Amino acid sequence: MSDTSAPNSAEPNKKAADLTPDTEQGSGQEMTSNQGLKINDDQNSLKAGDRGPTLMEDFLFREKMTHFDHERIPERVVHARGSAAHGVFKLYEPIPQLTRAGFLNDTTVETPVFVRFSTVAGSRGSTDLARDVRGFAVKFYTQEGNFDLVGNNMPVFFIQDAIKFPDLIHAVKPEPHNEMPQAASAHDTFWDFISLMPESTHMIMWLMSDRAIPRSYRMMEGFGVHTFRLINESGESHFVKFHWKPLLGVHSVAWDEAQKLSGKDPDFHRRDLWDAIEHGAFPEWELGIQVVAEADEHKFDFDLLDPTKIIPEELVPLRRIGKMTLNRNPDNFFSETEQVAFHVGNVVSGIDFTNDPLMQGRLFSYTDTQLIRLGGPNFHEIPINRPIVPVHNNQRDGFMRQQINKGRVAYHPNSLGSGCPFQAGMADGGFTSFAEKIDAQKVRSRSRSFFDHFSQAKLFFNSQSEPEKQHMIDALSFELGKVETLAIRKRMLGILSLVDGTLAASVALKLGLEVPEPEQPINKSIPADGNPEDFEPVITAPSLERSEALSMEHTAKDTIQTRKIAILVADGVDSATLIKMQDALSDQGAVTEIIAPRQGVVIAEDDTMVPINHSFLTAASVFYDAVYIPGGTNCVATLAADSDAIHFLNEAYRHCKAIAADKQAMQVLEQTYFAKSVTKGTAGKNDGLIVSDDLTVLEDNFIAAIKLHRFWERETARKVPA
Ligand code: HDE
Repeated sequence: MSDTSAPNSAEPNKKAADLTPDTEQGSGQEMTSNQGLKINDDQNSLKAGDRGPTLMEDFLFREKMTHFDHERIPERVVHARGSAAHGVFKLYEPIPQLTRAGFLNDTTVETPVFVRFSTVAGSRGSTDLARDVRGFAVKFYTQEGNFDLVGNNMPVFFIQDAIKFPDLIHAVKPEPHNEMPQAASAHDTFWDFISLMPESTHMIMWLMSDRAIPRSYRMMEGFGVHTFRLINESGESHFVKFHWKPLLGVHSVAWDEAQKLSGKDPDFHRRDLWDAIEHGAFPEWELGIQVVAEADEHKFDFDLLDPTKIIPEELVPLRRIGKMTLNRNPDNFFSETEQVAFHVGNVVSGIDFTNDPLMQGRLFSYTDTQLIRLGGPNFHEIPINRPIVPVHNNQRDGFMRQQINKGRVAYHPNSLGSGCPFQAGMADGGFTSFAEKIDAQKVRSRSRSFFDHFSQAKLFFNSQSEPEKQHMIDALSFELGKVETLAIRKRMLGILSLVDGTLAASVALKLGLEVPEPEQPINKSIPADGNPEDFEPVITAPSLERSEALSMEHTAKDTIQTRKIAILVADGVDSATLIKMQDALSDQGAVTEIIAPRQGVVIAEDDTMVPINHSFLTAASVFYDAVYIPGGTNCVATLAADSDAIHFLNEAYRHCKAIAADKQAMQVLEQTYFAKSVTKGTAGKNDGLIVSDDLTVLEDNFIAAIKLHRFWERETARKVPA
């Protein structure tokens, strides 16, 4: 029998990256060359005399420098900027009637996962807070091989056919003549393309919404986007959409905040994910499925194969079938987060594809891109990419081959290797493709059922709360305001008018333009001999006016777990109230940090020492979800006179965060721009400004306010410069 088992024939449930343990740093080992030779001097190169030239003979210098010179690999062409974590997936209830996939049928198994979050447009070193789609790619290391759910935090996509992907990405990336702007869609080439591609309108609504500036990777939804198939033991197929629902709710930051964070901490999301896991606050998502019977394929007013459409949860409810918990940070960014290779085509038996033309194109692109990025066909042998089950096949050789295949047989069928490795029957988990009936002409064309580009864009806009709508208007005004070519701005306004008249008019007002009639034909993306009329959007009436699930307004607001609260102090702080508030917040799982005019410690009113986490120089209000100011006569007098403290509060107010203060600290609030909005001694949790001398009232109302996340209605006044 030809023995082709993986070098690491893995134990079930062992995490992939554990399979090639590295030597622990700091455990007394001696330095060696890559050949294992012990190194005596790593400080000096070999020279002809101690003031002479370096000698060619210095193999140790050359080995070290050559390796260094080759340290970089190409960054991902999209999704270059990412952060990842290990975890587990546990099933709530088996679903044998839908799928034969083992990991969706056994509630006793913990399936290891590796999840990489990312932005799309920026380079590897770009800011986490760019207005952008976020990647949400999950690799399940199942007992039946790897299943990759390579999704995004938005449920639809810009284009309907993969052949347009290079155009889309060329348009959004920095412009080729001057490589600007980095990690931003607010430039001419992006909006030029979008304004000519009406099919992207629904996705643009998502991109211009607060979903594009998440508070945390831990507070984002994830979507498989395409309609997949689930196949059961009898070979029956159901259509399925995959969703990830974060247990912390879905939350965003303000756009002004995102821009400031990009400067103050471009690693904000990366740090947030890392810190949460380090502190044991493991992020969790439930896996939801929307299932449509094969017979119901055509019962919707959109095409299930069209990736610019969602299935509203009101039409097909979401069934939560399991939970994913991220519980371990990677040991090495490059080896794991950078080298992980996801592929839509990594499925297990019981999960299959549909003919969504975007998905079909992705099935080609992912392996192709790994070949160049990871340098050859053996990237599946990199520890993070290895399945936890052994690999047996007749694939051989290639750059960087790790596996040492024994024996002389590398072909099938064979008799010299006793016929091994055998093909597996269906009953033994052998993968068989769903036998979909196809009777068609070979054509380059698109189904007319894909041509309604506006109904769901409208549905999304209508489903937003008033503040969310305003944010979209602001975002579009910002993005189009950065576009230099007037014709592009106007063309976009024409497109927006087909979504919503008020939306278009509000953006037009900010741009100092009139809303024009949409250009005809709207869709310029037509083949050379195509009839423009065949490519015009069809507008059907959406079956729903609004969908609650589309607005973040209706997200979970019942926890302050992992929220970061700033406590502003100075010498003379009343440490008793400070400690009580800290305890009350920590009891609810929030994280508090003490910020003062200087680092080190402050001396409290009772002469105790209070350790400081940050000074106003190293912290900023944009790092926090809420602010608290305890009492203490000298403390509040110092803070009231400290312009950094006042700026901190002004900014927190502008970004609509909960602010609580001991009644004594009114003296500080009086110096702020929002002083007039603060009602002395009221514990108003409705506006997120809480002042009281009753600590219990203060704690309760502050916690209730933080749960609500943001008080967007403050924005309408727009009084606060910060
Ligand atoms: Fe991707 N995409 N994509 N994409 N995608 C890549 O693969 C591509 C699309 C997504 O953290 C690349 O390894 C095409 C939709 C994520 O490593 C590349 C099309 C969705 C990630 C590629 C799409 C995604 C990628 C670049 C249009 C959501 C990052 C590097 C047909 C469902 C995974 C790489 C990670 C990465 C191609 C559209 C999600 C070039 C051709 C739709 C999360 O292969």
